[in-house]
Amino acid sequence: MSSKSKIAKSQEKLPEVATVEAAQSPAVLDFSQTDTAPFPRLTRDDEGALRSIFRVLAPDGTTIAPDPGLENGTGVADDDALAMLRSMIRQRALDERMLALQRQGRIGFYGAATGQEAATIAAGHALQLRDWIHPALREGGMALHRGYPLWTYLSQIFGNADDTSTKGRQMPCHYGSRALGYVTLSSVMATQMPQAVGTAYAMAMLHEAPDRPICLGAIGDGATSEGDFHVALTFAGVMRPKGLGLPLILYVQNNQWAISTPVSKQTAAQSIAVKALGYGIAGCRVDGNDALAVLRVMRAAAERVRTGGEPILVEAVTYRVGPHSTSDDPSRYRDEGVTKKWAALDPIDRLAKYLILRNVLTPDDVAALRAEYDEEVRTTLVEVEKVPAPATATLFEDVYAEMPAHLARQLAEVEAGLAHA
Ligand SMILES: Cc1ncc(C[n+]2csc(CCOP(=O)(O)OP(=O)(O)O)c2C)c(N)n1
Ligand SMILES: [Mg+2]
Repeated sequence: MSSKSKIAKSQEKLPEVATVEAAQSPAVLDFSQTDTAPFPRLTRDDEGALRSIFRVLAPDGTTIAPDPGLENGTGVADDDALAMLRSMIRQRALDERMLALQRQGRIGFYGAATGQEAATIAAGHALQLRDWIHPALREGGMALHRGYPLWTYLSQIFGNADDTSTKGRQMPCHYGSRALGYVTLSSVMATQMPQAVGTAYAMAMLHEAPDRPICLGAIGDGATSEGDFHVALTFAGVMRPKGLGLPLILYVQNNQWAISTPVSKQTAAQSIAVKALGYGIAGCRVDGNDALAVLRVMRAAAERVRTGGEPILVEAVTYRVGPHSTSDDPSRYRDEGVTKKWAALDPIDRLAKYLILRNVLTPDDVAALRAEYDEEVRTTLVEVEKVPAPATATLFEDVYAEMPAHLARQLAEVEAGLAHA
């Protein structure tokens, strides 16, 4: 089978999401359901539906199986595709600049989403602004796409006085915005998953189906080995406020590495999506380098959980083409020949080629967009770098409504020390 027809075959599967019936205890009492085979029938080979990958675009930007019943044959309007491409190019420009900045010693840390821009932006694009996001390290582009100002984004990285997200108390990439429903992450992996379940529960209690705000909890492949992932999936399945499923999408960016640990060491399952079966929720798998496919899957998932269906575990298969963070050198532990192959599946190129084929953009337009965002990042950066550090007093604020005497004393000591420094 040619690789193209293999892709076309996998296209048939989604955005239908595979589900299983929840285990019912009466089945144990019902002897008509007795299975006399000595081994369970659900074997690895039964997981096909959750091993296949939904795709819309081939790497050359052509549509794999155009559907005349769908807008543009892809189910995605040009305006949506263009809005995603813009944000993806902007994110790439920003990530490249931040990596260079860290190498120059001007910032302490940065986790880029290079090669994962489709998985990040298209998933965010499928949501409404009233929906909540509990991100992991590489979802900052979702916040920007929702309108988080570049100024604030950069200020958070510098931890300066304009870092309204975290007042300089957090590592870079820990953005947050109450107005945008983007919750500051904890560096401790996977903690955001049970929190996302809680947020979805709150939305289900406060709002009525079929029009509930939903919650997306994002996580990396490595973090799926944390206990909190299991806790979240268990609660995602069993909590049924008002008799309905939680308005929750658990979103795994499987970029195949957790620093130096490959995904093959995180699980022996055939996919991460297949784990949904064990928790009685829905699951599906999508090509994370195909923005149109991610958007289609996430829109279908969002619609389903918004209206009361069971939560969905979505696995976006992608690749971390760069280092884990600025403190990492991947050539020491992996074959960078494989990385080159993934770089050839670049999500920005794929979407740009699609829009060029549709005559929405010319190659010159794409180059102009790259230049435009590069310039935006550079000029904003020059100004943000001039913003001073947060006031010393902010170190002592936001825990007590009124500062206790011992903290007031410590603040005075620090300020006196700084005055003499
Ligand atoms: C509980 C915990 N253990 C270890 C770490 C250190 N750590 C930070 S990121 C990371 C790997 C994350 O990999 P993955 O979940 O695949 O996300 P990715 O970085 O690939 O996006 C590790 C081990 C941590 N932050 N928290
Ligand atoms: Mg990973």
